[in-house]
Amino acid sequence: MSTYHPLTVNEAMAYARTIPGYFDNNSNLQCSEIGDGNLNLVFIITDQENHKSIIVKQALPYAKVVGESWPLSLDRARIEREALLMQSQLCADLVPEVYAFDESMAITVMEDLSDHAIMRKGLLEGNNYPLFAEHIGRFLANTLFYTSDLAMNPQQKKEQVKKFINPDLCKITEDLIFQDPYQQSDNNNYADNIADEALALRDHQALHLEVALLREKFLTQTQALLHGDLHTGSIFVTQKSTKVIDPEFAYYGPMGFDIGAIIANLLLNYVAQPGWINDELTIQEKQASLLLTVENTWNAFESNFRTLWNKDVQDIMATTPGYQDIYVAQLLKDTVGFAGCKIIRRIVGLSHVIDIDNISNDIARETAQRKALSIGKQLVLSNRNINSIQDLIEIVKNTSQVTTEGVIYEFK
Ligand code: SR1
Ligand code: MG
Repeated sequence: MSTYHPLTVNEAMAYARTIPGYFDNNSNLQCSEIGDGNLNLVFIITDQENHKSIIVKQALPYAKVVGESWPLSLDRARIEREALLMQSQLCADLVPEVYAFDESMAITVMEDLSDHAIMRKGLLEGNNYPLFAEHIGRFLANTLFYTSDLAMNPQQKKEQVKKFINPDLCKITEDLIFQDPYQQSDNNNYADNIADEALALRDHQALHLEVALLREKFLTQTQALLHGDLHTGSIFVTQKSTKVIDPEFAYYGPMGFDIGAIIANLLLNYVAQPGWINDELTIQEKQASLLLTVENTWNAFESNFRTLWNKDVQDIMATTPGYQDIYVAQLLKDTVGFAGCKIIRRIVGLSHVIDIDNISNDIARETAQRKALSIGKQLVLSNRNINSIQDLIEIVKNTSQVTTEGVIYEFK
């Protein structure tokens, strides 16, 4: 294949047949387009007789969720593939295997993970994933540490930064997360019943100041190679396995952005629980389990990150006593701030989460939305005062669903 065009189902199947060593020439294949994300075509090609299947993913030259009026570079397919390969070198068990690609067609062929569940859906079905925090903490520590100046020669790292310049996808984040929720924008998307909250975001100067500081980090800090969109819809899970997919937003940015994305999405699920379960005791158990996962995720990240640092740090100056503690303390503050921004955008911005939008009861949905906004705001407002993961947990537990403008937590 050479000239770019969006694949049909038949073309995707024909392309899959060309992948060396996978399907037999005469296999009876089935193919369907299963992409439910915002940007790409995703085909699953199955040979039922031989129990084989693969995924053919193709980038579209525009944002599927909006339409052709929002053009996007196809270079994101290269970036996604190169990020997957990098992640696979650092934690092969936590990402899908890439089998093949076609640069000009913006196609990546990869392992089918249909035996896993998308974590967002699995959580909404009430499942627990006991190994998730340990797995994602290791994913974060390995991918962030080994792509940073702590572990890389700074010249080679800058070559990597060049390879992962991703302007179109970064602009989506800069606009949808760090700007639109705080101004009038056609991208914003919320129901009339929470318009009071959405409008209040536009006049909240203390909040704007913190968002501006976090946005500056996103724009300027080339700290490590990020996944860039690490929400629970980008993670496949089973009880025993975790696989991170979809790193098309990958670029060199602040580490806390990825860690904060995980925490934000666990907290969105946390506030949604009363909309999915009737029994108060079960709600409390689920919420306690989600908060424990938040805490364990940070702790797994921190302990893996410190272990890698103590074992493999390359930057001589980074061995200075005290530096690691200051660095990790700043990562936690950034994590909390970015988590807050990501919660807010999923309530009033363009792209939402089904955890909240699919709550069928109107009052329960509105309650979840208001609670998410309260927590999101408190995390953003308090991020520079956070000193332990327990501080974040306290904010979540103490934030009432009534807006508490101006309350900024100060921890010792
Ligand atoms: C126009 S794309 C909207 C959102 O979908 C992706 O998953 C990212 O989160 C992006 O912000
Ligand atoms: Mg995605």
